[in-house]
Amino acid sequence: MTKRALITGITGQDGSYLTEHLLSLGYEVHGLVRRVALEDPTRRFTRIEQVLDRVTLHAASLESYPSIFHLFSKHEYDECYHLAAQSFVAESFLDGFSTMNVNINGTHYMLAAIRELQPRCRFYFAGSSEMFGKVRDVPQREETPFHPRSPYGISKVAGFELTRNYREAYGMFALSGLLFNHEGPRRGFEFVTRKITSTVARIKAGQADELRLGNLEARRDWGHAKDYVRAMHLMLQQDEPDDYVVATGETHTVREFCQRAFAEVGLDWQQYVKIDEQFYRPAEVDLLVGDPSKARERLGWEPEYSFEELIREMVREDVRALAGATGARA
Ligand code: NDP
Ligand code: GDR
Repeated sequence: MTKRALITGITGQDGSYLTEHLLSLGYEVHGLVRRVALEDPTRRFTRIEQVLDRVTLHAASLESYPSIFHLFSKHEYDECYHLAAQSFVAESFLDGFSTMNVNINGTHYMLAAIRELQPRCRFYFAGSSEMFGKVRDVPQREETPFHPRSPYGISKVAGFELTRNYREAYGMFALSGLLFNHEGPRRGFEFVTRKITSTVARIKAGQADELRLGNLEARRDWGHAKDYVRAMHLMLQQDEPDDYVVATGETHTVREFCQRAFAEVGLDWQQYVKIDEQFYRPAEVDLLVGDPSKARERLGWEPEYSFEELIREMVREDVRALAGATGARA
């Protein structure tokens, strides 16, 4: 029988890749979107325009329990992937209140509505390596204690705990993926990887002459979003609900990402990168590197992209997009 999935955050990076993955597996895919997005499809649906005729979108607000309740009273879902969030860590320092509201209450509304109306619907919560923050173990594993360093990280710890509590208190199939940074050509321009690759493309095309960044020493475990959405789906196919770290097990500095991205187009990063203190964070997460052994052993999950392949694809796609936009030959 065809399975029906609901994705919140379907217009985001992960939502778009997950939609394609579930469609390829024969799922019927529904998405929660903001009403403003439905009213402005050309700008808001760029990541899902290729699948718009194969998905069903519902306008709802993560800030309103009645609207979430209404959503779950219209259709029965086998699986729900709750990806919607204010996901930019730097923004969470500027407006911690909105971040908390959407990320914590939004998650609670989802869980409460599912419990009330569809307790058999399997629920995925988008947890984050930012929950480990000031890390207590290297590498970080499912048992590593949390020490978040931003309102965003705190909101994800709260979402994780809510999800665990609904599982333990009400027997729901509710779990969290503890996903480390994952990127790709659909990444938002404000995140450091896409900021770097898009600016590299503009510099190469003569449209920019510098790249202003903050902390180059931060280390991240960067994978490809296409690989990570496969893990989300696998988690919901297990016999028992459980939480999983999803990571590559490798860590690299922002500096190294820069160096490789510039090298892809034959440029020396040191001639273009300028340090700008406005991009430093009030509290930084210095080192993230995950141990994905549990996901590997129990889910049979393996990433297909290497760090080098990720950067190559992102730079290539940004160079190509710019060439298309300016009418130049690729
Ligand atoms: P994006 O920022 O690309 O997408 C976020 C999505 O959430 C968008 O669809 C956005 O909709 C939606 N959204 C934001 N605020 C609201 C709101 N108030 N109401 C309804 N929808 C809202 O994030 P990613 O795809 O990268 O990440 C997906 C999830 O995974 C997020 O929860 C993120 O925190 C988490 N995560 C991401 C990691 C990563 O490295 N990418 C790692 C670990 C966790 P709109 O298009 O309308 O703005
Ligand atoms: P992160 O991603 O905070 O890890 O959260 P981001 O790409 O924003 O930052 C990574 C690291 O780069 C440093 N940095 C800069 N970051 C940005 N954005 N802009 C800059 O100019 C810059 N210069 C240096 C940052 O200080 C940081 O150390 C992402 C999001 O997708 C979250 O939603 C997700 O939960 C985590 O990854 C895992």
